[in-house]
Amino acid sequence: MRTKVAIIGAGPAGLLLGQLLHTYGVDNLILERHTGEYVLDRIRAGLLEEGTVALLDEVGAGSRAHAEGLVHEGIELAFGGRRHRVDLKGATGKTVTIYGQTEVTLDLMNARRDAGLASIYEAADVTPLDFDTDHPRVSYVKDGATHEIACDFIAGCDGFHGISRASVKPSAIETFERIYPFGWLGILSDTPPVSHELIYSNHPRGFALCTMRSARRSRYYVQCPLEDHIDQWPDDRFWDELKRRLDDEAAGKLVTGPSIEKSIAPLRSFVAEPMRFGRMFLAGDAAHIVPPTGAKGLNLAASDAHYLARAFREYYDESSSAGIDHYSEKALSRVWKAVRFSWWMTSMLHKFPDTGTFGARIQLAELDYVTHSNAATTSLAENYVGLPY
Ligand code: RFL
Ligand code: PHB
Repeated sequence: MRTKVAIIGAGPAGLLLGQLLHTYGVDNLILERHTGEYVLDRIRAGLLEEGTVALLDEVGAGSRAHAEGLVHEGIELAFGGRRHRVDLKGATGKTVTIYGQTEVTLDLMNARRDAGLASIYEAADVTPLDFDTDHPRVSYVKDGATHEIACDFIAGCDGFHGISRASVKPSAIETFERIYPFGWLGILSDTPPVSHELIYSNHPRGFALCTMRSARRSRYYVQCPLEDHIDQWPDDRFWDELKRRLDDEAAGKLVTGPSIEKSIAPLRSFVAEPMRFGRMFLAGDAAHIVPPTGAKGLNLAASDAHYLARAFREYYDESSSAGIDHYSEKALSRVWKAVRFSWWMTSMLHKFPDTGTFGARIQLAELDYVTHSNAATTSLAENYVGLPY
């Protein structure tokens, strides 16, 4: 089998890259380790930048995000027992859209199926080969038989634990990492959201976030110790803890109900440099991870897919290597700014075990400043809605 671009991973990065390449007339094939149902079952991101929605539109997969997504013009920061609104639209002219990663993935999978493009799910032992030569290949095992795909390029869109980055020789890659000393316990419940905008809460008991998937489905998170197990968090304990971390008005209005999903995620900042190794390119979580406090992970996967698809288009349409030569530098410049913003939001909003009362007072001063200085509000808003491509 032969294709121009062999894409490893059918998460948002791989699926969006595949559709963009198809739109640009570049044939591609996706290899995914799991089933489509498994990929769709993972409850993850919920917030899309305007640029991400525009990319869905570009590939003809944006109509449901427009019809069903909730457009938000602001967020609320809660601290010191009160909530303070950040007017994103007023500060930047831009909005964000609440639309779950599950739905984005489903829309892209449907677009791919409708275009009749090849995806191989349940591909085992996927291995990128010879990417430091002009003739890269990818091998995989399906139904017990080994297959090989010859290609011009490999796109490693296989997430943080994927095989692509792991296939690079250690001397060719430099990594930067910060692991945070806490996790996020998240639940999904079919209850109306406590507020029509997101609430990010800094509280002496720890961080909490109120978000949503629709007018009838809520998503809530509380900061928890890394060692905790979900068995220690029956629904009642979760709701009780969440209420204690909200202001009185929100706590009083919170509608509780049974959880339909519950999970704990560790928080990490991670960047691998460069994002190109010969004829293999990394995109999305395969190259970088951010803590979810800035809602940037999925949006960075989308901007990487955009840069990479444009680079391949330039290569095939204009016989120019300039785009692929600059991909890593261009993508990393945007990535590092989102890594900085996500780290900053995380640092300002969480309870840290080692910074004590001094650190807590500094956080309150920063939150007060951010919500009362036009310059600081605009800086937060500009990063939150997404920096330009
Ligand atoms: P994914 O989604 O991990 O997809 C990678 C795919 O590759 C497959 N794969 C392989 N396939 C073949 N062979 C192999 N050897 C393979 N190894 C792996 C996997 O099965 C999978 O299907 O990476 P991608 O596409 O880069 O997308 C990244 C996003 O999923 C991620 O950044 C976001 O979910 C992060 N994130 C958020 N991002 C936002 O932009 N806004 C948010 O509001 C937001 N909230 C979140 C989040 C992540 C969270 N968790 C659980 C980490 C909230 C949470 C709680
Ligand atoms: C979500 O809706 O799951 C979500 C929203 C904003 C974040 C993180 C997660 O910062």
